[in-house]
Amino acid sequence: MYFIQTLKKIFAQKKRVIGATDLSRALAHNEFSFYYQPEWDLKTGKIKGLEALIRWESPSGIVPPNEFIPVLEETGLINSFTPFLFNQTLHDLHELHSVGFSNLFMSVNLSAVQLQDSALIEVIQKSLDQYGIVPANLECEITESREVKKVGSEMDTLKALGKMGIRVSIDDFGSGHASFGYIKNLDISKIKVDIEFIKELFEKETNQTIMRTIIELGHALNLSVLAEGVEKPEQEKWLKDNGCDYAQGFLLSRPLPLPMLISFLREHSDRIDTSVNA
Ligand code: G
Ligand code: MN
Repeated sequence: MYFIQTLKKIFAQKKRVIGATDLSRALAHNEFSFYYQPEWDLKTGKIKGLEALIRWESPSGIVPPNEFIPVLEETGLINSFTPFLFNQTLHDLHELHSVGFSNLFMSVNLSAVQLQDSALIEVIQKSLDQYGIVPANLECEITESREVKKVGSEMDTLKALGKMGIRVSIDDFGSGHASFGYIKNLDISKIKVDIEFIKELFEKETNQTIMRTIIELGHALNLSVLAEGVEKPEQEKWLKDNGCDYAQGFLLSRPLPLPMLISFLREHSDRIDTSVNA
């Protein structure tokens, strides 16, 4: 009995080993797909855009991005993944625009490693042109999982994105490396505050103090502030009352595959700006 329990424990703890072969196959066989989660304006309640979240349905089950993105990076396969990422998400944005949701923007997640790719700007431009998307409808979220190097190609790429008119935001703000360096030197437009502060907003008063301070900091620097992981109406109300600009989370919607997202948006058409350039 004890033996079986030990075995079960070992299997539960066994870390999946993902190799280059699995990931090449995944890319070739379309095992990656995107789910889209709406971001809304807290003042008006209107949906402004979508964050693209990658999902890998491997033959042995769903693998979370924090397990396979580092492997894509280590194996260099990330340089094939990035064109796929922009091609698919901007294709889907074009689809959304063409079914009538013409003011929505798309936000994609990029790591510091992806910023090192000298072909990145060209890759993005190609997909923008292919699907007729204006740069203002694209946002790139830079994750804080490791610090963006203050000099060199990563910083240059971020500057080039800004010059093209693509918005850059900082993802999971407050959870990782301090990003004041690039907030100061770059044209960042939005801070996406890490889910941890919102999750226990009312349980820990320090989270409210931190949240208020981030909102103030963001506004003082001319940045907008988005709260991630909003699940409850009380959280939404607090954030709105305290001047937070945008929200994202299960309260409005979970990340959805494109066809479900389109149905969702149709059902919530009163929450979408249909005026030109809204
Ligand atoms: O790191 P990043 O913020 O890009 O990742 C977003 C992740 O947070 C996704 O995996 C998404 O499914 C998850 N998420 C989005 N909204 C919520 C929420 O309201 N609650 C929780 N617990 N997770 C969320
Ligand atoms: Mn993100």
